[in-house]
Amino acid sequence: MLKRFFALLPAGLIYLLGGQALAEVEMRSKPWQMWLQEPMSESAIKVHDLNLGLMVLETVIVIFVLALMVYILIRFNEKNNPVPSKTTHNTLLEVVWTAVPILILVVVAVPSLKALYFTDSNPDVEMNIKVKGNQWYWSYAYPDNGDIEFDSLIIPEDELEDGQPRLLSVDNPLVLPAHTKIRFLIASNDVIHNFAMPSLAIKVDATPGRVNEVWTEINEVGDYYAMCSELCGVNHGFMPIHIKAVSKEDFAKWVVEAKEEFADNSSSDQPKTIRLAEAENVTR
Ligand SMILES: [Cu+2]
Repeated sequence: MLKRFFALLPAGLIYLLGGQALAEVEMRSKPWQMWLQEPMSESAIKVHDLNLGLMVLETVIVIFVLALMVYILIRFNEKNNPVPSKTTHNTLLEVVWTAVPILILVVVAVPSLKALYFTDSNPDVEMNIKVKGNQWYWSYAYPDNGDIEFDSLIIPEDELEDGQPRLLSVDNPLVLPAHTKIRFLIASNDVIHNFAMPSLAIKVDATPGRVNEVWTEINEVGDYYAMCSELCGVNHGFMPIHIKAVSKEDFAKWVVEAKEEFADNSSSDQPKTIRLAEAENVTR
């Protein structure tokens, strides 16, 4: 929570001083980033809290074990302990060092399973998105919004415009309404891909012949970037995912435009010439 407060502080100050609307968030991995990306959905916040709790627990365990090791090194080395004891068993100690780790695992399992079930599925979703992985681009469909369907391909480096992050920008981003419970139905046309978005704590395999499900509710309007996270072939590194989260009103407007723009788009089941194949960073 504190980390989040400080992360949003600059935007908050701008808001207070200038009276302007909060800047839109841009979520992606940054150079020299050391920690996870800011959580931007309820699921992501739960995953982050769990991660933080486990880090604290692990740190305590590591320090405890290290202290024991140091104590043994000093107290029982040849100089300090020339005549070693011949003790081999200690029932109480053995019971304790078996039972305590089991207890720790049981305690950890409770919040872990809670977070897992929370992220898995939600009966109250408001809309569905079909995500399909292809070698090497993504196809998105909006079955609840007049069957909008389109492909989303990477923008080659020499065609990037100002502000478009390299290797993360696509021609048609996945436009989604913020503050809406959205179910993703994820599958693949060819090999296993992985639909991932760290700031929303999403990472789900896109598997041919089966539909995987995950849901999210994006907390803030902005741009969310990630990439396919399953090694899926030579252009695996060139199939980014760009979610553009907009307000509900803007989403309704976008749906009207998109229906026209993608009206004759029936191509997503057919193989597609990939623009990137012509780019120089692909060798074959
Ligand atoms: Cu892939």
